[in-house]
Amino acid sequence: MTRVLITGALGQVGTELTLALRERYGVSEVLATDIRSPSPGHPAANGPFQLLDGLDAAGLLATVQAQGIQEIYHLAALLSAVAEAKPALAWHLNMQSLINVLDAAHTCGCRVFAPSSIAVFGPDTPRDLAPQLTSLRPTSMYGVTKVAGELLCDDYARRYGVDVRGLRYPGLISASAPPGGGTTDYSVEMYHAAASSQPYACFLAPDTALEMLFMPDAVRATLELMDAPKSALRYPNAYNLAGMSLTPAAIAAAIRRQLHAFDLPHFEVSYAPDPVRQAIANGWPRSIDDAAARQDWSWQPAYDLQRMTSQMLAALTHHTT
Ligand code: AKB
Repeated sequence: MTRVLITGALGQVGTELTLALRERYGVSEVLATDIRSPSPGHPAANGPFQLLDGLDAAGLLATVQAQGIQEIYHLAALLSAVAEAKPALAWHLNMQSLINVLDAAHTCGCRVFAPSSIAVFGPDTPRDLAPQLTSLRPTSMYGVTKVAGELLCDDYARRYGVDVRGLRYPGLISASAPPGGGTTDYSVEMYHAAASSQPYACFLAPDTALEMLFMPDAVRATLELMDAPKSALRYPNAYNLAGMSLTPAAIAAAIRRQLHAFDLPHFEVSYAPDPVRQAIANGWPRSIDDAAARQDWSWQPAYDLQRMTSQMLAALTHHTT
């Protein structure tokens, strides 16, 4: 049995990863934590839950020791748009909580999953098929914390032998939990608006292409990376991960093609680019080359835009597929 602790368990990734890890290891083996309590019915509430702030190093270490934790999934972080508005807080929260997790892992011999992001790339990274090894000069504070985080994880692996792994998540799309304060959130908002027959004003321009991934693929990628033999991993904490390169206009068109199947009348989208989030998106690649992940641990996405759209609309309109 593996004893697992998740930080940020109420967030977009945490919600679904809590479910997946409890299915795999057993409900009682997975301790979900966050800085607020789950509402009744939230997956984190259906098993062990503890209020825990990743900035509380002593509390984190005491919990890891008392619970005999062997793996930590560190998902608590401020995302790109919020980090741009609160750069000092983003640096403090994203970096100090990671240091606390790595220190606890070093002390207690835990394995760690610490996600990175496509935000590590910047304007001088190739915009199409951004390579695994390339310039990492981001122009957002969130990206700065993700590059620094990758390097910090490298350092703990080299210095102390901590087995820490991570993926450069693209924009993640899911029906069960909303993202909080990211640049790619428009995609999830668009599905919610369509499913409730509301018009949607998109905060990115219609032709802004970014790499996206459906959450079931992202969760599977996370588990597959953690399962992979260490010796196979050339970039343990920083694998590029791709699903589909999408624009707001392409998602809107895919939704419109499936409206009839879900008895939805029409879907109206207007575009009102927000300068901060548009600038962040303009600094990120249009698409990502994930050949290293495919070679090293056989990564393969399962969802395309059509299949994801049908599952999103089914979940949000409570249709059965
Ligand atoms: C964001 O938009 O900030 C995140 C990310 C790409 O890491 N979804």
